[in-house]
Parts: sequence; structure tokens; C-alpha cells
Amino acid sequence: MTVTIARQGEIAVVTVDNPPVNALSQALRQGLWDAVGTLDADPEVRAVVLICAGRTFIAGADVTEFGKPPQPPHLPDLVDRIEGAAKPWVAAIHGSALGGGFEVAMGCRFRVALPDASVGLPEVTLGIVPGASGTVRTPRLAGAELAVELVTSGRPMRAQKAAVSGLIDAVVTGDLLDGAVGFAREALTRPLPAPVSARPVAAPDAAFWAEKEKSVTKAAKGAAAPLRALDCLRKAVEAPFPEAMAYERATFLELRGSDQAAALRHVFFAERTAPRPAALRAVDPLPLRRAAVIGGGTMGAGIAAALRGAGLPVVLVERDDDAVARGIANLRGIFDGAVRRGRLGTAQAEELVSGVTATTDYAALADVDLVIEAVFEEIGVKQAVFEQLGRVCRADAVLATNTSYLDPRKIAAGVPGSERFIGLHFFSPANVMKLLEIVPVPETSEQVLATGFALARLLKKIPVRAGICEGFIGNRILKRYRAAAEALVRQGVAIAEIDAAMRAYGFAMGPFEAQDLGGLDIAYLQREGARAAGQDVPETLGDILVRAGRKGQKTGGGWYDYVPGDRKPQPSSTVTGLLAGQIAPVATMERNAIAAHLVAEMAAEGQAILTEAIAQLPADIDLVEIHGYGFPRWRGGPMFATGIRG
Ligand code: 3H9
Repeated sequence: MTVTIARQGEIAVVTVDNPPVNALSQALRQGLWDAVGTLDADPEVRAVVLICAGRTFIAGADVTEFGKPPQPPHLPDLVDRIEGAAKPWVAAIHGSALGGGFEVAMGCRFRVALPDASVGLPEVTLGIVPGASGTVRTPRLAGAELAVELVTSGRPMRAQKAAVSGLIDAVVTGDLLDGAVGFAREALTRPLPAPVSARPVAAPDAAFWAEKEKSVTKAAKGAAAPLRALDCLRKAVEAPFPEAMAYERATFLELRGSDQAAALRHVFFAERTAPRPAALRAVDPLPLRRAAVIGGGTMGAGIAAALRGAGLPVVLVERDDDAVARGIANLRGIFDGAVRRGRLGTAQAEELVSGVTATTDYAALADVDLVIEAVFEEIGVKQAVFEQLGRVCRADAVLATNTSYLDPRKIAAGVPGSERFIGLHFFSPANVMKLLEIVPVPETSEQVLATGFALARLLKKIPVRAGICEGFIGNRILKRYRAAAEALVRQGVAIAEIDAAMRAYGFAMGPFEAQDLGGLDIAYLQREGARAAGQDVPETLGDILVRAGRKGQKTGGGWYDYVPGDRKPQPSSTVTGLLAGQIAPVATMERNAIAAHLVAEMAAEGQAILTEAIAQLPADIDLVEIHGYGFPRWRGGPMFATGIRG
């Protein structure tokens, strides 16, 4: 039974139980529809509490039903029916009331929530707009300004703030059901407020909408839904309720069938599947209580910050006292930045830093459960670290390398107990970037692999298993992407045109601007290393620039010139001169065609990666590109965008 009814005197309690997240499947909608009828007909019931079993209140429409024709009862009708019920309904919220779940709550006459609950309308993150009055009822509850924030960002709001803004009526502490039943009894002693649909709403002026259009367009980065949601919100405050409802519904149905919505649904499910690979479901991870990081540079400090953020005490090992001091300074820099941006309090930042023991002494690692090595990307340096770790760490401690290009098998060679060795490839800044490539060596035990995934969940990262090859999944595709972009330059396509095409596609930066920002020298040194090792690595255009001292923004120029103090790329006549002879006469290519070609190249490399079993699923490759390389989420990733699915 998804919906059951119980009684506490004159208050009926409707309990929804539809695991895992009480999504509004057809059966649940029907159950609630029938409950309204049953309770309206019961003369002894004076009010109704709507509460959910399990981890959360109703988390929204059932996303798995989106590909199918809608079945009655439709959600907007259900919300209207609850609102029009003869007895007032009180939504009792724990966990999250999201999307259709919050719309059901807004159909109720009252909303109460536990302090750690949140409410929100995340539909735009799925490429749609709320489809059951979210854009129409929210401004009637909390005003246009807050409704715009909630609906166009898709970000949920915690109960306390929601109570202040009028989205919910009360925050209850202690037992939610008792609190909600008590609230309902109390509410019956006073005149009822108007149903939300009947409340007045002030319509802001044209300047308000113009300003919101600007800020929403900027934040949306090419995604269509946020602007369409803004449109619905304007209609909601300027037109009568039924007209606004019809407009929202039409927009919802149109967007639900859009390519962007399909792509975003794909990413939604991929992100939920990736942290728990089916093959590891039955494997218990090792406990993670204390962690260590070797190396306090940008990457090491970022990893240490991520571990601290997840509550783990951290030992940070560096090679000498100066490096220890620099490591701590790097760590402080990260937390101070979070304080400046208002994400952390000063005391919290201090507490996070004080949970790090920085030392030069490997003996401090005797009792850690996990060590992540993040030292210089040089095989000898890394092997020396693991030689020491093999001596000092517990035999069951997980030993991980954060290499991005080296062969983890070579790093693991000679480590005693190589079943506990694993590659954990973080992306910089490691405390921010969501992607974690997990790279087992052949000896890595299933339990250690499962621990890698458990770590990702703890750090709230998206883990993707990668096989061993140069660059694993992400950097291998990056190499192909850059090579394809260089090939276009050789054919005479302007560097700035290629960057503009990829920005228009949805990337924050094109391939050449991105190299200028990150530095051209890292990939150059890697190519030089391969050449020194006897590999046949053809000369790239990037090599020519680096040899001429153009390593990117840090040297005042790379693919572009930069005016000191300004990060805006300026086309460079020096570059044209340096590359003369390598480049064909000017060729024009449509921006769409440039983007389509480069994305097809990424997907072709992805296909090779799948064939070689370096990645398990096309969706894994999409996650790598979205979370590690800025591929536009609403395109679904290079595999999805080029029709490689599964
Ligand atoms: C909407 O409501 C449109 C309406 O305006 C209009 C309609 C007309 N449907 O995230 P988790 C599954 S749009 C189906 O790991 P947590 C998920 O795949 C919807 N399934 O849990 C996973 O399955 P499995 C707006 C869903 O505890 C399992 O539940 N709502 C849905 O970390 C656990 O998920 C949203 O966008 C769904 N709606 O977090 C809310 N949601 O175990 C999306 C989840 O087989 N959901 N599943 O892998 C969330 O944000 C989180 O699930 C939540 C719980 C915060 C609720």
C-alpha cells in the first residue's frame, strides 16, 4: 500500500510509503486522490496530516515515468483536489519536499517541517519547469523575488529560511507526527487562511524582470529551462491563476520532451548509479576513520581539505619543514577562501585546519586507514614514497596514488600487499571538483575498490572506474580533443573561432583559452618525457609555442596575448608568426560544425575507451567529461550527445 490512513481523534493521518523517495508514481497519485474523497466523506475527521515514511517527504514526480504518456490522475489536478478538500490538510515534511512533492505541500493549507528538512523546486536541473503549480503557487506564498530564486536556481532551501520567507508555516522539533497533529489541532481553533491559489500576489515592474532575465541567462550557461521558468513566473504574477496554470503546464509538457530534458535525465540517473556499481554491491568497504595525504602542494592540500570537509582527521606529510609550512599555508588558503565567500565561519575554518597534523615524519602514518599520495608526477619520486609507506603503514591500510598520467602498476611495483593499492585520480581544485577516477591495478582487492567508491560517497564526489592507459578516461579524451582542435588550426580555422564555437556549445572556455589558463607546459613536459623514452610523439603546435616561451597566461601569453592584469585573450600576431608554415590559408567553418566535429572526436575516443574496457559504460564517460572537464551538463556528455547510449 503506498497510501494508508489512520486516525488520531478528529485528525486523520495520511501516510505515504513509496520507497526509495516517495516519488509521485501513478499509484501514489491515485492513492492520494482517493484519500481526499474518503476523508471528505468522513464526518468525524476535521483536519488531515500528510506525512511520509522512509528517508524523505515526497521527492517529486517519478522521473522514470517522464518518457511515457502521462496517466491520470494528473499531478496539477491532484494538487487542486487537496487544496479544495473539505478539511484542511497539513503537510508534515522531513528530508526533502522537492518538485511535485513541494507542489503537493503547497496544495495543503499548511506546511510544517523538521529543522533539517528542506523544500525546493529542482525541475530546471532536469531541463523542465515545475508542472503542477510550482511557478504559480510559490510567488503567492512567498513573493516573486523568492520564487524566482527558488525556481530558476533549482536549489533547495532549508526549513528555517523557508519559514522566514513564508514557504512553510512552522518548524517543529521533536517527533514530526506529534508536532504536525498538534499544529493541526491548534489551527482548527482559528479561522483558516485562504488556500494558496486564492492569495494575492504583487507583480513587480518591467525593470525587475529585465534584471532577472539578465542574471538568469548568465547563470543558465545555455540551459533553456531557467529562462522558461522565469517566463512562467512572470505569467504567474501578471495573469489570473487558471491562465498562469495553463501556461505553466504547456511549458512543462513542451520541455519534458526536449533534448535538454532527456540529456539532464540521463545525467541524473548516471550520477545516482555511478557511486554504487552493481559489481560491488555485496562488498563491504573498509572503515575510513583517519586519512593521510603525502604532499601539500595544490593537489595535496585540496585533497586534505576535501577529507577534512568530510570530517576525517588528516595527517599531512611533506619532505622538510619548509614544505610542511607551505602545505599548511595552502590548506589555510583554501579555507580562508571559503570564509571570504561566506561558505564557512572563521571558527569552522580554524577547526578544519586544526584537524590536520602536518609533519615530516612517516611514523605518524602508523595508524591511518588510507594514504593518498599527491607528490611530484615523477615515477621515481612516487616509488620512493610508496617504499616508505610499505614500511610504516598498517598492513590493511589502503595506499592510493593520485597520479594523472603515470602507470599505477609501476608505482605499485614492490609495495608489499599490492591488493591494497589503488589509483585515486582527483581533479584540481580537489576540494571543489566532483570527479574522482578510481583506477585499480590488477592486484587491487574488491574490498579496496569498494573502499574507493565509499570514499567518493563520503567526499560527495562522482566516482568513475577507469582502466589503466595513458591519461585514464578524462585526460585521454582531452588529448584527442586538443589534437583535433590543433588539426583544425592547421587547416586554417582561426584559434579564436574554435574557442568561440566551444563556448557557444556550452563550455565555459574553448580548448585554447583553457590551455592558456592551465599552462601549456604540463602536457609539453609529458610529451617530452615520452619522446625521451623513445616514443614517437609528433610535434604539436603547442610544442612550438612552449619552446618560444609561450606557456600560457602565467608567461603573458600562450595561444593568445594578454594585457597585464587582464585575462581576456587577444588574438596574437606573434602566434601567427610562430605557426606560419604549419597552417593552411584561412578556412572558414561554421561554429556548429566545429563543435560537432570536436565532440564527435571526443566520442570516438570514448568509443575506443569502451572497446578497450578502460571505461565500463558510455554514461561513465559522460560523467567524467561533465564533472572533470566542463562539458555542458544539459548536453548529457559527449557519448549521449552523439547518440552512444547504454
Ligand atoms: C517534478 O517533480 C516535476 C513536477 O513539478 C511536475 C510533474 C507534473 N523519481 O538521490 P538518491 C531514486 S521533477 C524516480 O541516491 P538520497 C534514485 O534514482 C522531480 N526515482 O537518494 C535512486 O534510485 P536507486 C523533481 C528517483 O537519499 C534512489 O531514488 N525532484 C527520484 O541521496 C535514491 O536516490 C527531484 O529532482 C525521482 N524523482 O537523496 C528530486 N529521485 O536507489 C530528485 C530519486 O535505484 N531526488 N530517485 O539508484 C533527489 O534530489 C534525491 O533523491 C533526494 C534523496 C534528495 C530526494
